[in-house]
Amino acid sequence: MTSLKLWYFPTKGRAESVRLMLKDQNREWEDIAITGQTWPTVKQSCLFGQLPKLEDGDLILYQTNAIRRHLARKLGIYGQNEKEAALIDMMDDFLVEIQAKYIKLIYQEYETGKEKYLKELPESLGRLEKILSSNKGGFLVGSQISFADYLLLSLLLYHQVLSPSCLDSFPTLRSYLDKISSRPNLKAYMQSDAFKNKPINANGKQ
Ligand code: GTS
Repeated sequence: MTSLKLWYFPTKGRAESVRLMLKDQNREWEDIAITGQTWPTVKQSCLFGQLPKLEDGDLILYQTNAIRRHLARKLGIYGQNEKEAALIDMMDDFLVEIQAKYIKLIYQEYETGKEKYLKELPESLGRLEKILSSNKGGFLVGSQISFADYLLLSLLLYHQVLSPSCLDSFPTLRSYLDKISSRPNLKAYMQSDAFKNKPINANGKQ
């Protein structure tokens, strides 16, 4: 088994869905936290000038979603067949759109756009509620967890901090969150200081 190194900033951010996946799947990795002082030098070595970066033995990967899909293939959490894999990709793309809106809010328009964002949020949450209600397997797709579920988990956790009541009208999402969060490895991780003390975003907004 190769060693995994995940390079990112000392925040949850885009990297947390990767960490949640690795924890839940019992796969060891090393977090390399890049601070403000070292970032200008490290940035020069990064293919696109950004993090996260994954080192998997001699494979160096950038782009969070490429990293997530690579690990999902390795860990066997990319669906049970081609059809499920395609549906997982579709669900994941939707989640990535939600994530992009969230990141834009946090870094570009927190003060001016939060009210509008929270007004529009139930539309996306409603769609997810419907998707989860219609899949009796208990996950986004099929009857086994996939890499997309960890992104959804991270987004639900972030949005609960942004707006603690955001799931009040979505009982299926609420019980999905409770169910995934109570998986033993995830529960232990989420109770750890490493998780609790790590800020969600680099600018302190959440
Ligand atoms: N599409 C890339 C991915 O998904 O990996 C975007 C990566 C990205 O924007 N990284 C930011 C970065 O490296 C950090 S964050 O958006 O994940 O918080 N910023 C530092 C810089 O100098 O650009």
